[in-house]
Amino acid sequence: MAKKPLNIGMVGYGFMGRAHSNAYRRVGNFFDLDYQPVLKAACGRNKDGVKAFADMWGYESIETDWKDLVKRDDIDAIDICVPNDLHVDIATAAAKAGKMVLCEKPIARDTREGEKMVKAVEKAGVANMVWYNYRWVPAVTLIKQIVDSGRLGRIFHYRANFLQDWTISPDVPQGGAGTWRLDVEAAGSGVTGDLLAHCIDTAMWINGPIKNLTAMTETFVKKRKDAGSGKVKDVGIDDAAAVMAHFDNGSLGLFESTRYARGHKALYTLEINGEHGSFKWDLHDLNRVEWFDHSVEGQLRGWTSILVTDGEHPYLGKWWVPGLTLGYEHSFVHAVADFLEGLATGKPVSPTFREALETTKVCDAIIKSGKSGRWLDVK
Ligand code: SOE
Repeated sequence: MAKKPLNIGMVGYGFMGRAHSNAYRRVGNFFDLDYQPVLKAACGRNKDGVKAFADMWGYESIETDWKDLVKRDDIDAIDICVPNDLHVDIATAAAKAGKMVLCEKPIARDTREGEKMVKAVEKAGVANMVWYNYRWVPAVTLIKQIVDSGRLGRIFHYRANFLQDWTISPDVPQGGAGTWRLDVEAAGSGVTGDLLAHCIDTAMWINGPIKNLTAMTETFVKKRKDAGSGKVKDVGIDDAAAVMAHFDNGSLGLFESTRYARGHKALYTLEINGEHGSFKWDLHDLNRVEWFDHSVEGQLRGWTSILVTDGEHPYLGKWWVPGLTLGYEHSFVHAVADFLEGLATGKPVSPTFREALETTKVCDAIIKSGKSGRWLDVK
C-alpha cells in the first residue's frame, strides 16, 4: 500500500536536529507504517550552515526564518530543535497554522510558556509530542511494562541520576551555539530543565505523579563570559540539583543531576524498588536491565542481568536477529515510529505537550525549592 507522506519542517540543525533527522530517515526502513516522513525543509538563521545540514541529511529545501517555514502549505509537521526560549513562539505559530508540532525537551523554559503551548496545540487539534527520548530505549520501556503489570507490587523507592562534567571550566561561555544551555535567558534553567527533566519524565511515566518535593540547587561558577558580547555576566542557571520527593503512590523519590561530576559524560541511571522486586538501568549499558525477583527462592535468588535484545522485547522485533544490540539513536527512531502509529490509529503518543508540561511543573518546583529550601507541593 502506498504510504502517506508526512512533510517535516525542521527548525534547528544542531545535535538534536541530527538525532531527529536520522530517526525520520530510518523509521520507514524498519517499521511498516501508514505514514512516511519526508524531509521537506530545514530552517536555521545561518544560510550556509542550514544548507550544509540540508545537503547532509537530504532535506529538499531550506528556510532562514521559521515564520516562513510555518506558513508553507507543503509542511505537515514542525519539529522544534532550537534553544528553549524559542519553543513557545514557534510551537504556538505552528499550531495556529494547523501544523503538527514535535518539540525537543523540555517543552519550554517554564510552566507558563508550556501552558501556552498546550493551549495552542489543543485548540488547533493538532498532533503533538515532546522528545523525552529515553522512554523509547527498549530496556526502559520494558521496565515500564513490567511495573505496569503489577509484578513489583507496592513501590517503595525510585531513584535516578543524570551526571555530566562539561561545564566545570569557568572558561566555558554562556549563550551562543553549543553553550546556550548555560544562559538562563535561552534555557530557562540549568541541569534541572536539561538533565533532571529526563529523570523526572521517566520517573513519572513509570511510577506516576510526584506530589511534593524539596531541592538543593547550586551554581558553582557564578560568572561567565557571554559568547556574543564577550562581557562577563552573572550566571543564572543551576549547575547541580539534588531532589527528595514523594510520589502520589506513597513511594520516595531521590534524584540528582550535575554538570560537575568529573569523569561522567552522560551517566543516566535509574532504579526502582518494589515489594516483590527491583529494576536497575544504566545508559552506558543501555541494552541491559538488572532485575531482582524476590519470588525466586533459595540459592538462585539474586540480581539477574537481562539483555533486552530478544524479538519479544519492546521494538526489538523490528530490527536485527535476537542478541544484536541497539544504541542511543534508536530511541529517537522508536519515538517517530510511535508518533506515526498514533497518527494512523488516532491515539496520541505519549508524552504529549500536556503530559510533558507535568515534568516542567516539577522542574519549576525544584528551582523554587532550591532557592527557599522549603518542601513544595507540585500542583
Ligand atoms: C546536554 O549535554 C544533553 O545533550 C541534553 O540536552 C540531552 O537532553 C541529553 O540527552 C544528553 O545531554
